[in-house]
Amino acid sequence: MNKPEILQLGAYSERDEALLNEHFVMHRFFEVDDKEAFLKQHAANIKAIGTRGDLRVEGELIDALPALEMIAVYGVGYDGVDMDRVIARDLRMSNTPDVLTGDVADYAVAMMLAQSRAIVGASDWVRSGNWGNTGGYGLTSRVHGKRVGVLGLGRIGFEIAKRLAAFDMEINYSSRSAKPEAADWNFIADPVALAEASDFLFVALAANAETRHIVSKEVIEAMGSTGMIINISRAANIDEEALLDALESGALGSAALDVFEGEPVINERFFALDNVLLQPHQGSGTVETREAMGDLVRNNLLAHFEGRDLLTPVN
Ligand code: 8YV
Repeated sequence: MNKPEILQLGAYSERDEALLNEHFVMHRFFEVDDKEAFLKQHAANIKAIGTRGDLRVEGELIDALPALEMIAVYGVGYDGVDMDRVIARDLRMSNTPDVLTGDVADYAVAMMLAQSRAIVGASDWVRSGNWGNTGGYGLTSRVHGKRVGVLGLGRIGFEIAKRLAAFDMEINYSSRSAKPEAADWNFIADPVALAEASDFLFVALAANAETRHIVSKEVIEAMGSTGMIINISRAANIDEEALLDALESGALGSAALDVFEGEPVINERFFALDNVLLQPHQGSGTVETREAMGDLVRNNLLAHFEGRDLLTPVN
């Protein structure tokens, strides 16, 4: 039987691509120069799209694939997919929840610690010989015992809060409603009030029309000149221009960011700032997690084409 033909929108690991190629014809669309000519030749045979959480799947592309049955997302966030078209075409869709939760939560806490204690700058200080030539690096800022706000207490937000409780921090959170499993923590519905009650604000929300720029100029300024914003969700959850303005003026003390508007090409204003930790969307980027994500993409596609229930369906 012919292998199902899949439109691959971004690179996966060598391991995952080798395993996918055993079962499917993987068309590496992101490497195609003349996409219109490619679609004219192959669109009629494309049964599924393989994408990533950080990529967009526009309605126009979905409409250009008359035989499309399914979209498999390598990632938990599927905000880049035109869900109106998915629903209109009655497409099946899968993502990769749970397997990445712990690593993303670890990374969020690591980013807070790295920025607060200047881990990167201090390492560069030693590596450059300055420690021997000039002396100590200088004092940084304490983390344990301070106040934290978690904006979005979903799977990742909850794991972040659990980790921070071990740092004897006061845990505040905002979510659609108070969560019984978070009874020991303080529910503060309003994002501005949450920021006013926090020294560190973790943005852990799914990105959608409701959460776009929820971290507004007002929220950013409520963090103040000693506050830190950590974002491991999506750039769209923060008003990035207001964030840059506040970081440049000192209205916000610092930030630790794993996601950016336009990534991987980001606003060059960030490069001039010494009060922001810049990371390349690496939250889920461990060998173990990425293999588990790749297995879910492959096994969801196999389930679909073998007529079985999807392992991790979105719809
Ligand atoms: C990316 C993510 O998908 O899980 C998500 O939604 O944003 C990330 O895990 C991953 O970095 C692959 O690009």
